[in-house]
Amino acid sequence: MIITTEQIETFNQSYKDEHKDQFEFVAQQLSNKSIDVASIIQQIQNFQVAIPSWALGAGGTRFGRFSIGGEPASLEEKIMDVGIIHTLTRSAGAISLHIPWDIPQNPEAIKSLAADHNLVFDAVNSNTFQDQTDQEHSYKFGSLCHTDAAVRAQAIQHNKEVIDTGIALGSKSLTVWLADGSSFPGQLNFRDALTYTLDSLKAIYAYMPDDWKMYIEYKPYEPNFYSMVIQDWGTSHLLANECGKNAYCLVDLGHHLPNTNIEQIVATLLWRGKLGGFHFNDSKFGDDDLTVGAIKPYQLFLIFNELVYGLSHNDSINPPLAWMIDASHNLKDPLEDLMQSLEAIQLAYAQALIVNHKVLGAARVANDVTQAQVILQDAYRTDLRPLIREATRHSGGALDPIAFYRKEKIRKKLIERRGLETIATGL
Ligand code: PSV
Ligand code: MN
Repeated sequence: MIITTEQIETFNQSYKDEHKDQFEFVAQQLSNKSIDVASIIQQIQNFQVAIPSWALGAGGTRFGRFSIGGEPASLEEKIMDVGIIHTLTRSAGAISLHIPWDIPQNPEAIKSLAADHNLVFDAVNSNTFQDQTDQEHSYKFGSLCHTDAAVRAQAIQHNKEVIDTGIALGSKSLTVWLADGSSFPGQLNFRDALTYTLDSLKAIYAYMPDDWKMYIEYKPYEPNFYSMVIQDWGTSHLLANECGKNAYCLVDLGHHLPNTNIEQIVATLLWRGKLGGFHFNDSKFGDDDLTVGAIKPYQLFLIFNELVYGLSHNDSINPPLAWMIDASHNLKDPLEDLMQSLEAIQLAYAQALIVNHKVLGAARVANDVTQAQVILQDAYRTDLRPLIREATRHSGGALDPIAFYRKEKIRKKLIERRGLETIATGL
């Protein structure tokens, strides 16, 4: 599906005057505070978030799945869908593949298709949490942590093949998420499980090219309910440290127990130079995978506040991060949902960029707690949506991507092309 520059320009015309008024108002507010508006717009334009191939169809829950129609049935169609999002928002210039769901038959052709949509390949993801029909050993009782060396060897080999696929596509990183753990006390020897996991990760790490990074996710529970081998950031950090300098922790926002102070984890990992990347989503209770910013937008802002501070700190040793949305959809059109998520991420980032860290630092030194809160909340409560729109417009995107998507009836067109029954592979 081709969306032309002219179509976007025509669409933007109808919003032009309203946008101009709103943008000038906020630009003036920021200028009055000596904030460099142009620089913030540029930073927003540069900020690109990867879309995972598994977020483009209806996700469902374990109780049911409600098809949305027109779901991408092949890797080519998934790339096309991310292309639509990127064309409209100009902020999703990468796709993250999951193997074996997305094995490309012809990597060169897939690479050039992605390039046609101005997309690059972000981290490749391995999958040892499900059994595939052709595999010899089952992961029912774990993969990299398994008591049987043959199962561990199979899981290690799978990760190596994922790296090979990534190399063929120009990807530079591997994300490992393990469902490994136990659901009953006594089931697992914690110490052995961690030892096996570390040894397996080291074998995978050793296979990676020198310019690759390994991202290690953690999760406190689900699908195992008594213990997860990599349950928290501390365990992930320990494993990453043991593996080597190119191994990092990956923070998935949904992988924390309720009320965990995620921004503090971010600050700590940045301080040690071990924060590799993010999986954005939102949640009320568990790994709900809801739209970013739908439930706790203030927390998202506080996380970005630490990111901006930590990454720009003059002692920062942390490399640039990998940003990805890891959400799942059972109710909304996934493309609309992803565009909402992108806007929430851009907004939290922009809000964090306008925090004056000099003034905040002075308030902290003076132990002026009230003032510290005022500074943060003042940034959070400034409506920067017109700034995001201006950044999107500058990059050639639509002033209101979802309104464009609806006006052009893109889901209807996708259904006409692909039918109502297609099912996207993924979670
Ligand atoms: C599972 O919770 C998960 O969110 C992991 O974090 C992976 O990134 C993703 O699903 C797909 O494997
Ligand atoms: Mn994740």
